[in-house]
Amino acid sequence: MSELEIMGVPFSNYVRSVRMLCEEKGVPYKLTPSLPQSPEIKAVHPAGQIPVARHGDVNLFESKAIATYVDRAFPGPMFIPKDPVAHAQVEQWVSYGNVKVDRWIMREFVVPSVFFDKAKGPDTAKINAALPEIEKCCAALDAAVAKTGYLVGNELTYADMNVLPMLATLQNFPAGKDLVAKFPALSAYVTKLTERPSYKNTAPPPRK
Ligand SMILES: N[C@@H](CCC(=O)N[C@@H](CS)C(=O)NCC(=O)O)C(=O)O
Repeated sequence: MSELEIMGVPFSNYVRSVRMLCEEKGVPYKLTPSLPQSPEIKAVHPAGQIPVARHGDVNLFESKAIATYVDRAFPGPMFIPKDPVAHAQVEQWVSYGNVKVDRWIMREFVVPSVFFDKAKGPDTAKINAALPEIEKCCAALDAAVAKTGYLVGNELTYADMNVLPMLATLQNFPAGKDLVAKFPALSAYVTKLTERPSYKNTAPPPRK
């Protein structure tokens, strides 16, 4: 069978989540640093978003779908458990991560803080309005990881890999760092998981 190809730029949180899964499972893959909306991405994802994956005749878009394929199609430890309750809980936290955490941390806070019209400056009203919503996300995640240090059960799952890049990115901003620091279990969780080789080996190159 041909090599797995993950397509997408390495600073995307979702590209990193899928790459972390490959690293944790020991699945070899090639990263092709394609930009969102590029022709090769649009050829697979109808909305032009990254990541997409190619493996032989299999073309996939949406990070969770790619993660499910990688978890099931390749040997190695499973990070989306087979047990029905644990499986549903992974789905639950991935869904919450994608609908709430990604929205408030990445779309409403990080992206407008980094990408803005230089003449106008960042939209501080929008960025500040995201902070109370991010705090709600942090509170929910803090309560979930308080007992075992993981979102589901007492082992790492894809639910953790899905949110970790977003939480770690949030901490690169002073207001985000202060927010996470209010939640001891969440702070310890981010510190512990960012020490894993899967996180370190998928670090994007420094921006020029
Ligand atoms: N639900 C999608 C979200 C993917 C997504 O938002 N990707 C971002 C980069 S992290 C992207 O491609 N943004 C550019 C765009 O939407 O045009 C997934 O899980 O794969």
